[in-house]
Amino acid sequence: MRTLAPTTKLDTTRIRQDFPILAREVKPGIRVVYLDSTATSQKPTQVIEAMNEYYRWSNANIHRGIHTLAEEATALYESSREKIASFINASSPREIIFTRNTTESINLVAQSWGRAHLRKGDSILLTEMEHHSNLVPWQILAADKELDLIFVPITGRGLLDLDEFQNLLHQGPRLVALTHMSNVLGTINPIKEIARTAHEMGALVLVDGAQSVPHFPVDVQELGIDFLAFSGHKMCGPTGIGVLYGKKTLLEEMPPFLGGGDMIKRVTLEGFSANEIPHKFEAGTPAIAEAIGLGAAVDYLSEINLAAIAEHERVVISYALERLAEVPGITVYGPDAPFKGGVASFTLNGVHAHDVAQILDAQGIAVRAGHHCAMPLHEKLKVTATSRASFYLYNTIEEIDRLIDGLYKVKELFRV
Ligand code: 7TS
Repeated sequence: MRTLAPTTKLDTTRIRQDFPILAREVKPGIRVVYLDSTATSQKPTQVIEAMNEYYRWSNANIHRGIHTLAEEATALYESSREKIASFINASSPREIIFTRNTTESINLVAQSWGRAHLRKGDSILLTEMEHHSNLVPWQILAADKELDLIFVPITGRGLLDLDEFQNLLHQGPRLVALTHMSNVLGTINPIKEIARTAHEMGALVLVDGAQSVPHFPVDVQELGIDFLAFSGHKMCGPTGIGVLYGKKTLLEEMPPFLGGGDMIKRVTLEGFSANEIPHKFEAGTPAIAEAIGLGAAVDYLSEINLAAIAEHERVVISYALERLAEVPGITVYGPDAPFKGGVASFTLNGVHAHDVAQILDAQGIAVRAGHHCAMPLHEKLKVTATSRASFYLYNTIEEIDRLIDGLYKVKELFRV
């Protein structure tokens, strides 16, 4: 029986007007249905304009000049840092380091904290559902320093096996590094509980927030975590800008990651003394316009309200899961609500994931196909590739209906 379409409280008609690209026809007469926000979100006019405005009106290098433009640019850049600090409830803007993306934020911790603090035989606890970004930096470090990487397994439902997590904690890992929300399964992990028990066993906790910070309220003090990494481009901001949050006490004693301008207090031919945080970790001219764009994205999301966005996505994913289940031959991976965010990865019997994506694209529907930078997870699921539809504040119930109609078209073409 056809599911009754639910309604959501977000005014998507108004929100969609903020995103010029959503009006685009990607095929003649066919408006795009963008279901790939997990890879990168679309950008509202407010963000595009904030960056334009900076380049048109205030462009200058920061922290260096005493002229009006340099002061304005510095104030805009630093005010973005303040907005981000309050967005995730950091105790100070000094705990916010601008990086290029989640990947760089995690590499920063691995190379700075990891090199300074880990010794041969130490272990790091990761999980089987990590994106390569929270896997490969630790593999590089582990190879160099002879560390052990251990992994929390996932259950058949796609949740972390928390009993096994407790057991593995007894091996005394120095760091627990895990994703807040899986980009494949949509699983939302119980970070607060994990952080509490990890701390009891003396481990620090790094959270990959690439898929959480854009989609629901994340409060670093409430979660009690040590590091949080996320990317601007997945939260309505531009590419080229990401964030590492770190507790002040940890960042203060960590050595610099990259050397160069701005990260120093004093340099002689023989050596240097490092600048205060956050500047110690921001070597060279940063992505100024992008940081300002991210500040505008934070304003935009805050005004709409993160809790309302999360509720909207919950309605959309619940409807999507119900409707996907109607399609014969489909397997959807990962848990159901309330453990799942707005991501549905699936396979369709008899059709390769890339063919699914290609035929959907012919109908204007943008989904991603492949291993989504989580090869070990796909190995665990015993599939080489999945097709993935992912949702954000601008997606509608009608777009889910278009996806389902599109999947029936795929089945028709492949006679499955
Ligand atoms: N961690 C998670 C959980 C992610 O989903 C991603 C990107 C990253 C880290 C890396 O983010 P970056 O901005 O540094 O590249 N995930 C995806 C995805 O699922 N499809 O494309 C990128």
